[in-house]
Amino acid sequence: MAEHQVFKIASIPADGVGKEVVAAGRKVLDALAEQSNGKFSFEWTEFPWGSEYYAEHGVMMDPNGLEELKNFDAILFGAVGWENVPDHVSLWGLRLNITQNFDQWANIRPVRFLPGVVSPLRTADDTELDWVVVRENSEGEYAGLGGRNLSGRGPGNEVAIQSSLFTEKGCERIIRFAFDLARTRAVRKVSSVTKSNAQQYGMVLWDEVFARVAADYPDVATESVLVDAMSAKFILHPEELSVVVASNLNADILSDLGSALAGSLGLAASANLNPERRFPSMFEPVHGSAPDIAGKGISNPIGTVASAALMLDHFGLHAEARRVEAAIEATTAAGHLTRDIGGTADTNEITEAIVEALAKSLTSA
Ligand code: GGG
Repeated sequence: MAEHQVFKIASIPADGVGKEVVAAGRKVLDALAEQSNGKFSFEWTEFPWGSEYYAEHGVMMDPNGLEELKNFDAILFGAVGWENVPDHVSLWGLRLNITQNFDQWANIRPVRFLPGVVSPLRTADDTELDWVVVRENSEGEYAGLGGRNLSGRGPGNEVAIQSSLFTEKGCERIIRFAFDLARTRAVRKVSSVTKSNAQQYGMVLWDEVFARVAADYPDVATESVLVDAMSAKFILHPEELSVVVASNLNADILSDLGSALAGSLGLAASANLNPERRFPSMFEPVHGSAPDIAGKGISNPIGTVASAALMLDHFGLHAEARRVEAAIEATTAAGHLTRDIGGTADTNEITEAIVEALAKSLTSA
């Protein structure tokens, strides 16, 4: 019999709906492990970090937290952001603290259209749509370079500088990642997105690296599109998209647009990868803490469950990842929908429906 694998997972639900959706993701992964016939299981350690932790300790996570996290195979993250902490403090103190220090430089954000979920795009009704946004996750507009000064000159005189950082190495590794990903997909195409007509240094460097790397992948179609034009393309010609690679900020914005077009931000999954595996990778829904619905038990767990499927892929459990995705599809196709996608079901009902669909897929296999 094959050896039993134990995956050590750090769970960080953090703020707002993060708590509910991470609990849902854990439930689905544990159900899958139970059905694995002893092939694998998950060992969970939950960390209390986030804005409540900040209220008590003055920091978003334990100062030794990164050292602790290094001992895990992966991290399942919820969401960050609450009213008691300025957004830039909570984001840099937790999510970006982990992604940047663990060099999770590739953030993949699939845009998937699910059966039974109505898209605001008319073309989604009769066209197969499915693309992936690849977000450069370590530099660009999120390099954290800059500062504020001169407030001593009196009201109205303060200055702030926020610089973007584009390194040739950083551009090349994310662009190669996008091309390698394109080679695994039915449509082999990479769309590179910048605003290099206006951002004439860093983004021109990006464009040049893109052209150079593209020459190594003659079997992959390419295009370079400005971010404003790409926003329009997401809506007008989404059928032309397969892999979309962009800088940190542009990809963050585009992936929100993509998931809204697929029906809801609540559906969108993401993986923050350290492809070299020097550090654990982190899996999280794209959505934030959603204070308006937090604690009501009505948040959509699909973004987190789909992120858990990306985690399974990361562990090499590809068949299991496909089973989770199929269970999500079976759930929405059967009309089990949360409020954000036009239904009335709550978080627990959707989670149970996914677990049930998983069990059914086992008996029908
Ligand atoms: N689960 C994603 C999350 O918590 N996002 C919070 C947020 O504001 N993120 C902005 C960013 O990472 O760019």
